[in-house]
Amino acid sequence: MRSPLLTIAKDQPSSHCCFCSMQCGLEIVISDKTSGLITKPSPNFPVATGRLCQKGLNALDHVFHAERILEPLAKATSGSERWQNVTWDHAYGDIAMRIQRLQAEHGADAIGVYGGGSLTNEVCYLLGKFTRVALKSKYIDYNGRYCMSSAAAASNQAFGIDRGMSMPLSEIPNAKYIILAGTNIAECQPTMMPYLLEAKKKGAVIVTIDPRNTMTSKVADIHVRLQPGFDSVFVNGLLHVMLAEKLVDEHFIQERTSGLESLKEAVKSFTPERVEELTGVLEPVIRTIARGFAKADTGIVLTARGLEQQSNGVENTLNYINLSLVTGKIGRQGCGYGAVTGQANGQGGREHGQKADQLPGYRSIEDPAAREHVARIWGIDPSELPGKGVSAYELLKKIDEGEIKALLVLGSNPLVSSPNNRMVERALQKLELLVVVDMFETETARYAHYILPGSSFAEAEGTMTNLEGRVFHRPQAMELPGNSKLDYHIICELAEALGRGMYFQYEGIEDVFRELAAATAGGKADYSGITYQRLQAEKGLFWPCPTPDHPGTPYLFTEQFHHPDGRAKLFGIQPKMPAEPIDSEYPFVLTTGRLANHYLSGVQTRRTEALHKKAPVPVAEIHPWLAKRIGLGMDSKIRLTSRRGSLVFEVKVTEGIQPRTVFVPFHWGDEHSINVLTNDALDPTSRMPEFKICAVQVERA
Ligand SMILES: Nc1nc2c(c(=O)[nH]1)N[C@H]1C(S)=C(S)[C@@H](COP(=O)(O)OP(=O)(O)OC[C@H]3O[C@@H](n4cnc5c(=O)[nH]c(N)nc54)[C@H](O)[C@@H]3O)O[C@H]1N2
Ligand SMILES: Nc1nc2c(c(=O)[nH]1)N[C@H]1C(S)=C(S)[C@@H](COP(=O)(O)OP(=O)(O)OC[C@H]3O[C@@H](n4cnc5c(=O)[nH]c(N)nc54)[C@H](O)[C@@H]3O)O[C@H]1N2
Ligand code: SF4
Ligand SMILES: [Mo]
Repeated sequence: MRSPLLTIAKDQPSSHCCFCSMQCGLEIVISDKTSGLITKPSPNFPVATGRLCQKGLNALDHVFHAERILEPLAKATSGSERWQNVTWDHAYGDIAMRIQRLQAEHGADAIGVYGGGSLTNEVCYLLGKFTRVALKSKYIDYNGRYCMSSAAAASNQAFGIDRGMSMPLSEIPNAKYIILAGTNIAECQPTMMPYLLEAKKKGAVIVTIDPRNTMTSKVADIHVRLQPGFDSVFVNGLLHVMLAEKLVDEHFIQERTSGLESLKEAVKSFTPERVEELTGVLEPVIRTIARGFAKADTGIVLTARGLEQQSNGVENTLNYINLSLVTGKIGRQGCGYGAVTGQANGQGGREHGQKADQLPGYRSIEDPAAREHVARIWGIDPSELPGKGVSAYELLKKIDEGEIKALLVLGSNPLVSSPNNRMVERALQKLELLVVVDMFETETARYAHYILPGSSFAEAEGTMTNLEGRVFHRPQAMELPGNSKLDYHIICELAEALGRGMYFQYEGIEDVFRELAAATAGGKADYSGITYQRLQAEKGLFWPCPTPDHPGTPYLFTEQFHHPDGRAKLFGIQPKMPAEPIDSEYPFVLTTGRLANHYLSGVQTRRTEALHKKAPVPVAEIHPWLAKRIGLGMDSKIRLTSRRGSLVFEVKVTEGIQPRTVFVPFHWGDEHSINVLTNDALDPTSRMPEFKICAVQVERA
């Protein structure tokens, strides 16, 4: 086992957990029991002081794993499955030569880049710059498209800005009524639970809305077990009651919002009686929640992927935002709306130019002033900047269609995490060059021509932005193992090999941050007043932070929203059907999501013994009614079949799921990859795939 890098003798190396958006602080120490290195909670990070969940406690396991790739690897011959070690020089030289050849033949846009939300702000920023400046391609997007894109689009439409939460987590205990929709905090952001429990202790009512009983719904006063796809119908019922019974905050609506008429029109026909008929949620329950939330002095609404990962995800999210706006429960104490960000740097990852249509600072790549500003910082002419590309899934489709010939993947495993992943597999096979920068041979990397060994969280210094919008500094805690390199060095050295090195000269990672901060100046996510020194001294700063003496912005919207008129927009939502409604041929709804002990495509947690042994294979959850209907026996498995594929799963029968719904976690690949079945219908605005709903047949296997 390697030893940590102790920069200052006696100091404990400290870091932050690599998994979810809580970004708990941790220290790396020597275990008394095993003498190996382990993590322990850090007392120094204000967000989850002194706490780590099971994933954080085991966060070093994959870092030391025997399968970790420590040398650059190339496929021995074309078509071969065998890897051989190569030198970095050889890898860079050959990759650059192949990229240049493909671009000469097919144009600059023949090369695509696919990034991730676990990476530091600096690496996300460099990936965007690398694509536009070194490759001169328009095709970059990242896994956050599958994650926060609907929430981001909705926040931009309603508020004029997208920061996951409008308030810090410390405000949660001041709320008297909390609505948690499609968010399983107890399993997905476990160290956030104490904030909710504190609110509950102080008398808050908690409502959860989810097709399943979850660890989170256990703490709820009311749990609404909704069939997937009915959120907007249900919320229209709540809004109808609030308007009909004059429970809304007239003054707030008058002074601070626009669009009330369209909202009134949309909810007019959604009487609680009709909503009960459509959703099965009893009328008195609808009235109780509407009255309770509207009449409470303070209240918070939190949403997550449950309702966002749908082809109507933006509209669903807008409707939940309507609840905060019509009741005036935003921009003041104990109030706020939040889309609970998922990945470690899911917030920062969407601000610095990894998204197909964005430049750093949340600027639009189509805005001439933004192009001018960023081009000047990058030292190029604005006319050299490409235009906008396409979303993650569409980028993979362009490979299948033959338009994109080469792909660089850094920080994602799209073969497991994309919907309809048979299409993705076909696309990857068509690539003339696939380069994956990762710690492991992921399912995606099996199709690669090169795997370049990148860095883990413990080895890479940089900044991250947590789910609150708090930017903080993560120091380097460990030495790099073997011949692996920092991701940021790999990007800069590849640029060098492509003859564009002059644009990627940095003295160190802090230098990259300084450029990033300058590039964001004047943008929505303005980091220009942030320095490493301030982050270390102040334990993080909330953006926007536009000047060196600005204190940062923990609370948004206290005075103004970010539309030009300073108002928030209400949107009347006419609920739509899912892209693939159930019918007599495919009569059940498949929904997908997470387990407490695994993370995303499972690359890291399936290699973490303590976690993997608790959940070695995916288990489908079905209701006893459905089990009986298919004649499920004691030890039988079930076969799930959608229009795209058919797989067999182990099964757990539970009263705690909506009877027509089947739930399967998505943390596995190959014959256990539920994304073989999921639908690739995209939300028209956010281009988010419909991970949460597709129609399936269920049989005894
Ligand atoms: N343990 C663990 N923690 C994680 C992750 C992980 O993989 N594992 N991933 C991280 C990431 S990247 C993310 S994005 C977050 C995700 O965090 P969440 O969004 O909380 O997680 P999910 O399990 O995808 O979905 C949440 C819930 O939505 C419900 N749901 C399904 N369909 C619907 C619907 O139509 N309406 C409503 N209201 N609910 C529905 C599901 O039953 C599920 O309980 O978690 C982060 N934290
Ligand atoms: N059916 C279904 N599918 C889903 C979802 C769902 O709810 N249902 N959720 C979607 C969501 S919200 C998300 S966020 C996506 C995520 O899905 P993926 O993008 O596939 O996420 P990960 O499994 O985290 O993949 C990250 C990869 O990067 C590597 N990695 C981690 N840290 C670093 C680093 O610092 N440097 C380098 N070079 N590599 C690193 C890991 O080893 C891993 O291979 O999945 C989506 N897919
Ligand atoms: S709550 Fe999230 S950040 Fe904290 S230890 Fe668990 S997975 Fe890591
Ligand atoms: Mo996510």
